[in-house]
Amino acid sequence: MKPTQKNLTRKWISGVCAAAAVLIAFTASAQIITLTDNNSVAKIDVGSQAGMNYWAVQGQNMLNQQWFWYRVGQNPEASIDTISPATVTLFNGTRGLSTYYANNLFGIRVDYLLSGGPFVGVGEQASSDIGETITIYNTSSSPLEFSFFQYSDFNLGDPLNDTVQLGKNLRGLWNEAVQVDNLVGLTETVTAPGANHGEAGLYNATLVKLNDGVASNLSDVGGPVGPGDATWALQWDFLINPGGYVTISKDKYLNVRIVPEPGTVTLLALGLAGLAILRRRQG
Ligand SMILES: [Ca+2]
Ligand SMILES: [Ca+2]
Repeated sequence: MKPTQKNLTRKWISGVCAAAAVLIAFTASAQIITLTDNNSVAKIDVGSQAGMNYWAVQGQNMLNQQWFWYRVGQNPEASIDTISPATVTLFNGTRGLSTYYANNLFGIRVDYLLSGGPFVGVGEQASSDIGETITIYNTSSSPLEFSFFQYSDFNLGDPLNDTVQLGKNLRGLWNEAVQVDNLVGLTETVTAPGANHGEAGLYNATLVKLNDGVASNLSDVGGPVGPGDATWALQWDFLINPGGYVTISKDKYLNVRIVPEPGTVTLLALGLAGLAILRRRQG
């Protein structure tokens, strides 16, 4: 039978749809959203464990990785990007990002809002803030035993000289993390409600625990840990009613001493090296 024009059009449309589906699947694996405000830029790969992997104040990046993992009951932990592709909405111009991941049992919404401070001169202190609100919905008809993990790997200046310490609130729950590089500055994160478990560590002990395919709880080692490639994580354990939800609010703050741009330092070093060679020749 000769293909009719209608059939050809149908074929063409289904071909285009298939190509579009491949394209969507491809972009979902690495979907990078950039937030900007005043002195700050943050980049979030919403489709992989890389997660928030850049948070710069006046061009100085202070963050290697911040991302979220979850666990249902005593199943292994998994990162939230494995639940589904992210549904992405931007708000507040270039400052706000809302993401949603869902399967047939639960949904997780993570909202990010970047607030950069004013630009300052070299040697002065600059600040930046990211507020995050996480809402976990039980969309099933049964109670949901759900653990939520936040993992953070800040690198302040030299990544090998950072110290991290976790703190607890009056109810004995972990609600604060402070990471310090004495030369460059600090980052402080405060959360509500407080977390049931916390872990201050050195890269990559906690990350291995989250990706090793077995259920693991954080160690409740609050530190101080370091100096070294410091990381930290928090774990909330919830029992969420059918149709119910829980919310976690976080505020992350950076206070950074602005150093000359790497290009300037390199040029200065080259200039000094050139001077040394010149002296040797003259000597
Ligand atoms: Ca450092
Ligand atoms: Ca680190």
